[in-house]
Amino acid sequence: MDHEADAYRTDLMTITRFVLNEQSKYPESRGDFTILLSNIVLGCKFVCSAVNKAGLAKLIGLAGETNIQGEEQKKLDVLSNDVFIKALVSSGRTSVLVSEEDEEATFVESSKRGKYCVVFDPLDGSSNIDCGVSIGTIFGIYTMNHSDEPSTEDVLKPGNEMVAAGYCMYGSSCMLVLSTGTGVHGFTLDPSLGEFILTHPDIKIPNKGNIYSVNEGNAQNWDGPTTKYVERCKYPKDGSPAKSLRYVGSMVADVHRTLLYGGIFLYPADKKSPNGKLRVLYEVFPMAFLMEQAGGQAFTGKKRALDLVPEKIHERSPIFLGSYDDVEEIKALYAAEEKN
Ligand code: FDP
Repeated sequence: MDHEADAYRTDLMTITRFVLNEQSKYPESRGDFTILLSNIVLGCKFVCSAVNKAGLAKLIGLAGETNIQGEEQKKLDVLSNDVFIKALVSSGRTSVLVSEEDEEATFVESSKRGKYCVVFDPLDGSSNIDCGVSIGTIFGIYTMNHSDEPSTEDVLKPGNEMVAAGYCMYGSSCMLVLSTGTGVHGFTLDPSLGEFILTHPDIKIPNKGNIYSVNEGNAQNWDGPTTKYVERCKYPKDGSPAKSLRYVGSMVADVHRTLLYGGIFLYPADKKSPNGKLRVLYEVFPMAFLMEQAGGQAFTGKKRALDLVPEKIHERSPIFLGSYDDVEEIKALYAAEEKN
């Protein structure tokens, strides 16, 4: 990219313009998706600003704590959830919302309903909030294919039925990465304009990478294929160099790096958590959708991640995602184990 020329670019592809362009390819489209997305974008901008001000505004703290004015302080994840729920409901384009923060799904009142269902984690990587490390919002979008009363069945569908997915990373810059099923595109927030500008068009993950990303502290509880795979990353037998280990502990940051640099991100099952840790609807599916759209793969240890059919809204699944060839390797190890 020519950074000098970039600094003087006047024809800016904002995320709204990008989605409107995409939408114009479908004459039957009525702009509902663009409206929904601009409300998601609004939520991301709000959370980005809150994350940046967190220290200053004393937003960090226990939910329910009161500040010196006697006002109740909200923890960032609680605040982010409120913001997204309100933005999504007020879009008038949603019927069912599932948030990591809420035990039950939210059903939008009939006068404000629309054809989309959104599953999201408003602030993922919460253990990193208080130390200023990158965190993010993850979302996936389904369409309702009926006009009856909405129910959780409208979101308990395989990930391959999602119509769009994305994440926003609140890091050294604020980046929104989106796929509507036609590739993966990255937009960076220009704080002076308050707009997300297309900076990473058509992201493709390298076929193979030299980074693996996993919480190795859980190694004593891993199953055979995961143990073997990580051993191979460190002591390759084919003469290739050992992979580097990078683990932020924020899924958005770890997946974002994997998408751009290649390699593999693993959150496997272990003896203590036989279903892994990450949530199917708003962590595994959106990231698997993006990986596949970028040319990579996402695997659960048993099958293609997007083919899972969740039975509960907060269900968990093991996940291995990243570069095509790297995921192929772990798939082979699981296949070999199954044969034995
Ligand atoms: P966190 O617990 O900090 O909210 O599912 C949430 C998540 O973070 C992911 O963002 C992250 O990839 C993972 O959990 C980290 O889990 P470990 O601390 O067990 O490694």
